[in-house]
Amino acid sequence: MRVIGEHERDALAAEGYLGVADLFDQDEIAEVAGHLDGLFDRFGDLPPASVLDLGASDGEFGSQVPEILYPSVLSPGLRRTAVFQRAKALARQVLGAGTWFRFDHSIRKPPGCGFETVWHQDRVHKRSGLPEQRLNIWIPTGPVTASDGCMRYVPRSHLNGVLPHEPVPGRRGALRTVGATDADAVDVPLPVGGAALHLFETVHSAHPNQGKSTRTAWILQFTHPRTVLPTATLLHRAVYFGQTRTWRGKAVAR
Ligand SMILES: O=C(O)CCC(=O)C(=O)O
Repeated sequence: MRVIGEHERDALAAEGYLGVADLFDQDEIAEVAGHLDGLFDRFGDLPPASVLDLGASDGEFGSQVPEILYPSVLSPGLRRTAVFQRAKALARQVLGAGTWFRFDHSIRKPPGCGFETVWHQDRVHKRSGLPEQRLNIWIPTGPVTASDGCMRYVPRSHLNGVLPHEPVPGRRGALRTVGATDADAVDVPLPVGGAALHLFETVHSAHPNQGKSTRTAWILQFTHPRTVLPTATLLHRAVYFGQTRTWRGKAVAR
């Protein structure tokens, strides 16, 4: 099983992000893509709490940038894939023993999608209120470059704590890091089988998709409570199960 080396782990800790080109093989990614395609094909029928349109600019629901929340709850086979198992092992390697799976989502940018994912820190969207470290593993189902929606990062931005964010006019629910600019960014293009890793405070964004293929990413978030108190871990789990309770009732078997 591919794990990351010590120098890669050091680079992630120092820079706040890491692109790894060869974590998974093509068959493993194809299995994930099958699950996600199945869900996106039924996007309009999924429970309303499980879907968002990141491109939406008003109260109308559309599908310019469709996002599925907790796809692994809706398509439980995703949790049994080699990709999930390897990602979990990787997260434990980075964050340490006691790390557990917190959240997954999938974001699709159709060809010609002009929406960038705005600059932000994931910690700004944190709901539990508990001290913790998180690792985000962003896994595209096809090759990605700057012209078709790869991730980009502001190096070392995780070292400055939680930065001010502002709402984005016309982008429902989006919060943008004040002052982050494209000039500070490093693109992380990836081949199939690659993944982009980042920490909870790292300022990041993703390009629009100006290419001809659909860009789909499965995004896994793992958490490690900073406190060793078992109650904190249990509270995290309770929050997770509370948030997904109604969705699990509507799970689609696959
Ligand atoms: O896939 C994207 O467009 C953005 C993903 C992202 O912001 C994240 O994984 O935190």
